[in-house]
Amino acid sequence: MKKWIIFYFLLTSAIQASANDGYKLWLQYYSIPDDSESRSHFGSIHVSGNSPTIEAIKQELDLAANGFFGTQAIMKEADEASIIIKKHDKEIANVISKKDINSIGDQGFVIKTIKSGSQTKIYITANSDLGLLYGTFKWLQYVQKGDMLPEDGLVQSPKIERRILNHWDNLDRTVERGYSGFSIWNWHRLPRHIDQQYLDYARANAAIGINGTVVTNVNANSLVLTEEYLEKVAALADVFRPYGIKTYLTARFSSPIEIGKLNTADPLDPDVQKWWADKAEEIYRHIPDFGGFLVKADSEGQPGPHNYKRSQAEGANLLADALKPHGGIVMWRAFVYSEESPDDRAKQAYNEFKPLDGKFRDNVIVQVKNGAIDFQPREPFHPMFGGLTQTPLMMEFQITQEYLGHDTHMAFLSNMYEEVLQTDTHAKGEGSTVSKIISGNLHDHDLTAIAGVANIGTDRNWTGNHFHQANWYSYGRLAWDPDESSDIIAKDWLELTFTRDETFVSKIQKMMLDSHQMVVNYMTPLGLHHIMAWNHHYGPGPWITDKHRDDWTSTYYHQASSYGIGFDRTASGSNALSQYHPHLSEKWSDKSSVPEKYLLWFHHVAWDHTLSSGRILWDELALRYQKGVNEARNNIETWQEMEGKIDQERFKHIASFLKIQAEEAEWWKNACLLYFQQFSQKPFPDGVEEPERDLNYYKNIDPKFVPGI
Ligand code: BDP
Repeated sequence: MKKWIIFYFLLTSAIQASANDGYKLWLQYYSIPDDSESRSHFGSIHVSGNSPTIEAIKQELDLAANGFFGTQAIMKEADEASIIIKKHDKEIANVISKKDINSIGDQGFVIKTIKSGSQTKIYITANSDLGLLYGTFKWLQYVQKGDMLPEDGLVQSPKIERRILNHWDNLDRTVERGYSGFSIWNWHRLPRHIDQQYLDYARANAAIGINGTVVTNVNANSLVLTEEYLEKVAALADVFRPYGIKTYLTARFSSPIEIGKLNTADPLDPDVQKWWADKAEEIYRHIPDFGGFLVKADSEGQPGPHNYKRSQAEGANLLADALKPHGGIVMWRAFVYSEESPDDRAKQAYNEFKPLDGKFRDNVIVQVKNGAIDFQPREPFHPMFGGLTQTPLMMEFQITQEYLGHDTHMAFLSNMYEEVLQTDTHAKGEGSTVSKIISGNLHDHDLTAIAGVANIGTDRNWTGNHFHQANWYSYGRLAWDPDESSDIIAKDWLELTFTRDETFVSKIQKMMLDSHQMVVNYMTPLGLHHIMAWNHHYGPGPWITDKHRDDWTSTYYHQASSYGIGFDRTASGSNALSQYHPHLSEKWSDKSSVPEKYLLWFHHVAWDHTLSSGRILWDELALRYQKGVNEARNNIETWQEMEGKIDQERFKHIASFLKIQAEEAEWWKNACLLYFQQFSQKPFPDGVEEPERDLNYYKNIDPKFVPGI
């Protein structure tokens, strides 16, 4: 009997030790060696000041001390402490240089180790409490990773002012393009019940420098602007505020009609203008630091200024004027394309916005998706970056994996973000990267912002796939510093989230860094795009054709024929290339000098055209699909070797998702190659596995109730 009891206790404690549902994200604070110097630091901390943000800092230190060493963080007076967390003042000025302090603005921080005699103290200082919070998080991350602070310290500040998450969350708690459960905003219970998850959301975001959230879907519901809902939004904003996170809302353009009982929403109508001005006042009464509006107008059925024959600038300025007295901004989306226009969809936003450059109010920023179509696995950068110079532009990345296999496909998107951010637009000569444009440097804009469409839901681990936490994390890191490198981001994320084990970190880091290209290979290699299944975009659908709009079909984008495949966007085709700087358009107009990763994006290419590998297009395409599949299979093995290095719960969850990914990679390869083979009429080259089923089998796969629509 006794033996059984002992066994039971051993078993349960072993299971507990190995259980980790991933809820803590990159704030695991898992235990670290007790002999580390850090332990003594946690025994003597001085945090100066008194504000909700300072309280948040103290709480975080406690949580960390508890996780690292099972102790509390002990607060001391400044002269006895070995860590001093304090805003810049006369005393700090004695140890931290003016130059450093002046360089960090109101969101940055300085962390320095200062030796005086036998004493060593770490100073975390800033010009604001929020800067102190960011500095504290950074220091805790160093402790968790076991990294030494650089000798000359850390002096950091964000390169982009507003670093925002866009939730495509509906008021009924469904999430458009959401694959990890329902919306975490429980509108029904708000404002009376504040869920712990809201607070943990704020902590996780602040830890990576995210400082804004749009809590509602771009396909907006004007209800959220009613008093009833504003009270709920205000309750969320109260939770986020100490963590430096501003709350924003999506504004439906027709709200004056829907909730204001006006008979028009015409931006030039004085009653409409007054309605928005009053609405802004009401919002600021509830949320004094409200960030502003995000607007999707004249796109995919959303109302907008076009309904009144007004321009995008007239629409945006209407809302900007209403928010201006309160310090709010408008993020006006450039994702505008018409149902009627037969013109290449890739060209439409540029055509619409370029003539309006300079016509927007100074509190408007135009929010542009990274590419001109729609969050494809890979897109060349949107020609609006580089094309508009007088209007501030912000980047919109998609973190949720709408076109990237949804929840079960591991794709580390940091590489994709980095690729776009580091592309040279040549707008002002060599070195005019997208990163410089969105950080305001290239065209001297003060208003700077970046948005990521969130992949967050009610799943216990927030993002469905544990690896997709890394995409939220990397988005935050790149929003803070768009010139960071993905290798470092991946390594940091792994160490904060799982373990410092070197084998694990180096092997899985490599797997992550290769994963985006792997997914591109098995879905849309060589510049193919938008060949996903109809509407839900889950799985392959290169055969999608004859729908009510051409630019929602696959055949429109791949143009496969017996001659070849690809969308001709050169002068002989849609000439979308002319929207890029001549340096690029000339280079990219030529099949032999366009980067091969964009080949079929810009060119219609013969099946037997020879590529840089020496292979003909058909063979190269087929081999890329196969390469993607092979890598997805290898990932299963790599992961198996990691057993025992991390907790069983996450280990198993990931193992099971990797298996699904490999199966679906094969599905993609078989479906696409069999479909395209009808046109190429060529055999599969050596090294490409023959599909076990025929094309009809793949065409008839019809998954039901795919989430996220
Ligand atoms: C597309 C999505 C759609 C979004 C739209 C947008 O399919 O659900 O509403 O983008 O960004 O990617 O507005």
